Amino acid sequence: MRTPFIAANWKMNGTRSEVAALLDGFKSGISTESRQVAVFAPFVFLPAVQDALQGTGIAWGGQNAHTADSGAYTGETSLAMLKEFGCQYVLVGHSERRTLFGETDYIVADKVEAALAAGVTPVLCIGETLQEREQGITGEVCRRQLSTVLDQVGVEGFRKLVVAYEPVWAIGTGKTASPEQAQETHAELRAYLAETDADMAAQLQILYGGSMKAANAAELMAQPDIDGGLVGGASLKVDEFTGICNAAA
Ligand code: G2H
Repeated sequence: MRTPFIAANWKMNGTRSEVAALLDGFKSGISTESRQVAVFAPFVFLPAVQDALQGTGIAWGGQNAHTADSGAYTGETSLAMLKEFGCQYVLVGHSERRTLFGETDYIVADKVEAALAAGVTPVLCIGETLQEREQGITGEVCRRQLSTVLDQVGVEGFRKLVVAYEPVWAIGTGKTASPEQAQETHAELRAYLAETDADMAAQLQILYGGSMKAANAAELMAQPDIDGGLVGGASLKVDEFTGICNAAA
């Protein structure tokens, strides 16, 4: 009952020509008939992404946004600007934003709220570090990251967003969580949210992120609580990303 959702997170990668080649490859190689697909591109490439993907069924979004509509925020990009370039989605709280740019759970919650208010679907990223996993506090950390947002936007807000569980130790490291490890956390988080609202939890798309590739995607997405993937490195290769998308059913 939950549609699979595969998202490319290009992070700060790509040149004009590389982006054009990726978009060409995605357009010809990905079917969106039974799945949702989105591309999270660096801001400067959003016009090119819009031109290429308009009308294809593949959506796109920004990797971050500011909460204000406009103003003296040098270097920032507003949700209104993203909307002007056709973005349906925005990534919020990716672990790189949290660890490298100081985004706290509260900043993340503000951004989710602002995105919902702007009509842009937030993809809320959560996940534990290696140290936290080794301390046995994976569930606690992820529940805290979720509950800060839930407290702010409520069940109705949660009905309109997507969650991406990305164990930080699996991001860009080549170490993928095993399907069983990922499923265990996804199921635990869904059960946690069900304590607040069972229907919201049952319909929430929870994506897995962290070194997903064509070779492991089918097995990960076959798990009952894994509804797709947020894909970094492998989304920079046409064959890899199309392989992941086409493995989602
Ligand atoms: C996690 C993921 C994409 P990668 O950051 O969000 O990246 O697939 O390279 O681990």
